[in-house]
Amino acid sequence: MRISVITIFPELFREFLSTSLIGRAVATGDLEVSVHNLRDFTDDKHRSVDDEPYGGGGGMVMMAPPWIEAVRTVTEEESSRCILLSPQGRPLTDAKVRELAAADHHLVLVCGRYEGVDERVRMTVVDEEISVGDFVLSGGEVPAMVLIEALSRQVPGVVGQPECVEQDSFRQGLLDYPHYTRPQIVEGLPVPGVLVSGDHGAIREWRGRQAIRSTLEKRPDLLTRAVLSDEQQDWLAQIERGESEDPAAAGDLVTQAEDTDNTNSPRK
Ligand code: 4G1
Repeated sequence: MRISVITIFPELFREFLSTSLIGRAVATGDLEVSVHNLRDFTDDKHRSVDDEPYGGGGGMVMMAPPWIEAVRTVTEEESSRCILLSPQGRPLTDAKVRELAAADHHLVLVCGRYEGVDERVRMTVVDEEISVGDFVLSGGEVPAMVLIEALSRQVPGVVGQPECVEQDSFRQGLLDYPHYTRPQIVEGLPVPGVLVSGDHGAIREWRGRQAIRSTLEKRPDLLTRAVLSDEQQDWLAQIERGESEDPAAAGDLVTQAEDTDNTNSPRK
């Protein structure tokens, strides 16, 4: 996957691109990201990228010519897609991330600052606008990193085990089940007994029910779009009827005293 970023703060990307999964993918060449300084595409001695808005009002607007020059220079060769990160964009979703990854275009990410970019940048070089959410930010750099991180997880080999990508709960349109690791008691709170039971069928079912329960409680809007199996639909109906057990009571607690040989250490 090939991504170019254009920004007035290229240094913001250095550590991001050299850390963890993304760092490794960049090192192996699975992910190719180049970061360009917009000021390199200016032609005045002050390397200006902003000016006062026509029509007045506060703030500054990013001038069109450096952007147009930068995007055209960076996209000279193969099929590319220029994305402006902007509050006016369509919301970023898992579906959009997978669509962009599958299209396999050279992606050019445009990061605005100040009050935004001159409208003629959109009109000439931007192919689409994407937003990461409805809140005020100071620039499009963090949204660009959000997009790069989400995209990089779709690149084969970036996430260790393919089943991790497949099992990512959004594949299913659901939230995750709760996670636990050692120690077995934290502030008097035990690990649900089923997770230390060794019964893999029961664990799978508990996790499946918890994912449905959590989604229903915290993000019921996701359930209207999720595609549920027959089993998951049954669990949802049971939870909605209040039939399923309280999560804290699920399974028997194996106390620390009984676990002196540590047989209830997390498995795998
Ligand atoms: C009006 C949020 C302005 C912001 C309404 C999500 C936000 C880029 C994003 C703003 C930005 C709302 C994003 C606002 C973003 C020019 C530079 C635009 C920063 C800028 C809800 C400031 N996803 N915001 N304006 O934040 O770039 O991608």
